[in-house]
Parts: sequence; structure tokens; C-alpha cells
Amino acid sequence: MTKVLFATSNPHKLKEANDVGKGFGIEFEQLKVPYPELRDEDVGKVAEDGAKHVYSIVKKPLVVDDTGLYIDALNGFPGPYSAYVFKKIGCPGIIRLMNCIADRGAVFVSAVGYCDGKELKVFRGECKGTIIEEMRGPQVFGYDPIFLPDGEKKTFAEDDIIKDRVSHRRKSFEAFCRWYLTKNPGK
Ligand code: ITT
Repeated sequence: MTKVLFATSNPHKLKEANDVGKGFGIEFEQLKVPYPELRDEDVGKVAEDGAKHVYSIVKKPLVVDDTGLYIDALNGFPGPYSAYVFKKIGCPGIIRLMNCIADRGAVFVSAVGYCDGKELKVFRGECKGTIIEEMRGPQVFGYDPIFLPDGEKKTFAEDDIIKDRVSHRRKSFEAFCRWYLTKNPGK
């Protein structure tokens, strides 16, 4: 297994990254180094800045993941502020904000930032879906109980196999793993 450091405080992100990584022979190892998050509409910019910042501390190649839930009818809110908004109002607050709103479309965007001192890269993954009117499934990871991915009947919280198959993180980490193996053949 090739090991890659993953700077995150979030054990769910780590697990999901490793579910992707194992198909590529890559194991992500948690690095608990907090970093200040840049304020930008684009989680890609936040991830890029975060990777650069953590690299300047640990001086080893690493990835970070910044994720946002962009709700169409709320002009992309909470987007890059998803962590703050989740802490303040959680899923019930989002359901209330969407009360009587017919357009339930939303997209999860995950951006993996990689920095090794020479290269600074970003890999994005998106998953479109809808915000449902009540929470479904265990309240384990963020907005998962209110996010129904397009074409599925279960929320991300109700079915982690579906999440592993179609999620924003599956796509961003797959793109990273593919690129990383091309860059480090035989590793
Ligand atoms: P880091 O240490 O990696 O930054 P974090 O939990 O603070 O971990 P973010 O800054 O990317 O992560 O915050 C995004 C917010 O969106 C946070 O409240 C999460 O709970 C939520 N979130 C992120 N990915 C999610 C996913 O796949 N499903 C549901 N909610 C998610």
C-alpha cells in the first residue's frame, strides 16, 4: 500500500477516502494539523490554500478535502460555509430555510488539494441531488440525512454503499488517486 497523508479532523472523510484508495493500493493516513480556511466561493481554492498551508508546516506531501453543499434555491448557500452553518443550524435549520421552496436541487462539491512542495493540484468531484423535507437515516455525518442523490431512493445517511459509489468524495479522490499513481508509477 502506498501511504498518503490526509490532513483532516473528520473521521468520516478519512474512511470514505480510504474506501476509494483501497481500489488503487493507496492508504490515507490521518494528519491532525488544523489549518485556517480561506474564505472563497470555490472549495477548490480553499483546498488549494489549505494543502499549501499544511505543507509549509509538515514539509511532507499531503492532501486536504474541503467540501461544500451548494443549494440552488439559496444561491449556492451554504457552499464553502457548510461547516459553520452545520454547527449553527444543522440539518433541521436547512430544512426550515427550505420550507415552502419547490426547487430542492443541490450539489455537493468535494475538492481534494494536494501539495508536495513542487506541485499544487486540485481534484474536484460533484454529486447532484435534492434536499428532502425530513431527515432520513442516522445523523452521523453532516448533511447526509437530508441529501438524496439523483437517481437513488435512499439518502446518503441511509445507504453508505450508494454514497461510496456516487458521491462527490468518490469522484474527487478517484481523480486524485489516478493522477497520483501516474505520477508515482511502481510506488
Ligand atoms: P476538515 O477537518 O477536513 O476540514 P470538516 O468536517 O471541518 O473537516 P469541511 O470544512 O469540508 O470539513 O466542512 C464541510 C461541512 O459539510 C461539515 O459540516 C461536514 O459535516 C459537512 N460535510 C462535508 N462532507 C460531507 C458529506 O460527504 N456528507 C455530508 N456532510 C458533509
